[in-house]
Amino acid sequence: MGYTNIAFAIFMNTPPVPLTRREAIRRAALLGAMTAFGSTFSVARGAGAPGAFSLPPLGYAFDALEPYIDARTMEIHHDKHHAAYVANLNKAVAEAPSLAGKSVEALLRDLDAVPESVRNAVRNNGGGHANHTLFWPQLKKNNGRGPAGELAAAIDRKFGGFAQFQRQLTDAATRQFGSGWAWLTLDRSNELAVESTPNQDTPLSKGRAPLLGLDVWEHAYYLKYQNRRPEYIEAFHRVIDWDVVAERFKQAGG
Ligand code: MN3
Repeated sequence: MGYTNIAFAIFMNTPPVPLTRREAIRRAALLGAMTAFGSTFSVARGAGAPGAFSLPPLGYAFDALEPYIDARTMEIHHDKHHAAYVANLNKAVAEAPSLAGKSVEALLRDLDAVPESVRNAVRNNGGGHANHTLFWPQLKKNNGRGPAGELAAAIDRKFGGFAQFQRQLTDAATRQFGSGWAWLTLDRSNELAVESTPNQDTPLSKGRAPLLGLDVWEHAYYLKYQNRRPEYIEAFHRVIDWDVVAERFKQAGG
């Protein structure tokens, strides 16, 4: 048996990565984000140079959300778009020594404190980094399962039911003109809200905690859905990991 055949045999005899391991990887990635998000919603810094931000791992396979979100879209969205936000944020921060050591949330919460020469770059690319760092771990095929426990009760109280909440999020995402996000947020008095932001603006800049973010930039859906944003939004509801959203709700004090 030649080397190639041995390698092939080994490959064939290697069972697929068990779900538990994949789940463990996903949970680890999630936990990293969660721990960092904690009470201050901080996005973890990378292990690179001091002051440098880095791209967090996706935490699951590109095709994990098929057929709702296609693998190619996930790959480009994570590896290219999110990576570009990180690279451009690092460039901007490097040009403003006063920003060294600050978390991306600290930057976004107080954009007035960011030197004007890099403020727009930090707003757009820092927002892009923070928003996408929230986006990846909250996605998992949910088979129609919605929230449970305290979050479910809070959604019922605020919106009059889960279906009503879904409708509001869909409306906010559909009506957002051009690029932007729709959100479920929690404010400082523990009030839930559905809102939207243009571009990569984040509710953090308005003092609110983002619990769930729906990316409606065309790069999030165009390959599969082209101009059919409503179909993508419909599909998005099928890939919300409500356990993650509930954990954020708890961490935010809800
Ligand atoms: Mn995006």
